[in-house]
Amino acid sequence: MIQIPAQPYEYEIPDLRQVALIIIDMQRDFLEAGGFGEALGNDVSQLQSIIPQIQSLLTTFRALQLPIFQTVEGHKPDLSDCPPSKQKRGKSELKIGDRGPMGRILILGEEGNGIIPELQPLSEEIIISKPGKGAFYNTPLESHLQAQKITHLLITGVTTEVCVQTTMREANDRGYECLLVEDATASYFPEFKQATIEMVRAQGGIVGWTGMTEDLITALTSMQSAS
Ligand code: C5J
Repeated sequence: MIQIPAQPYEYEIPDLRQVALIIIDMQRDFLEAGGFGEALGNDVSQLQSIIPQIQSLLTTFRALQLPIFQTVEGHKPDLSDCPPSKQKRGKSELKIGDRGPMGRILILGEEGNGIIPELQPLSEEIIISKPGKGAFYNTPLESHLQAQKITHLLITGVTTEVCVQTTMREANDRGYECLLVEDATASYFPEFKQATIEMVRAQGGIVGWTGMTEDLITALTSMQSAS
């Protein structure tokens, strides 16, 4: 058992074999200049600032041979897995399925739907394609976690208040002990990121814990050396 500095109090990991790294939607369309996010008027540099922290976590998890799950938000080309309400939503010119700066928006396999080069998964790492905001809805994530007896999730990625928060709430309701990595998650709206961090850890950790990359890496590495 190791205790990691976190808020609202220490986060405990009983056994290294029970922890996984979850990286949400680090897709080119959300993060790169010239993508869908920027086309909607967002400042993508806000999101790019977390790449080094996620790279450090990836390096640590790979070195310790611990499970890593990356997600991408995307739909089948025929949009059969996209509710009409989601497809219609908003007043912007570009909608899901339309051709954008990097291919069809939020369509699996399109250039913009790919994970950014800095975080490319290795061939043995699992990518979960998700049609919703949460990584559990209509995906095989839970069966992978159950098969590996994982109970503790370190959650990173974008955007904090949308897909990251939805995933963390879904995981919390399913009984997972979740920690949101504060410096490895980002939003186009810094105030929404801060509000999410505070609401997650309010009321004694009603949704889970929040903590920092360096503390996690130190703890995981020391657990490995002690085992
Ligand atoms: C994510 C979104 N990944 N903002 N998607 O948060 O719709």
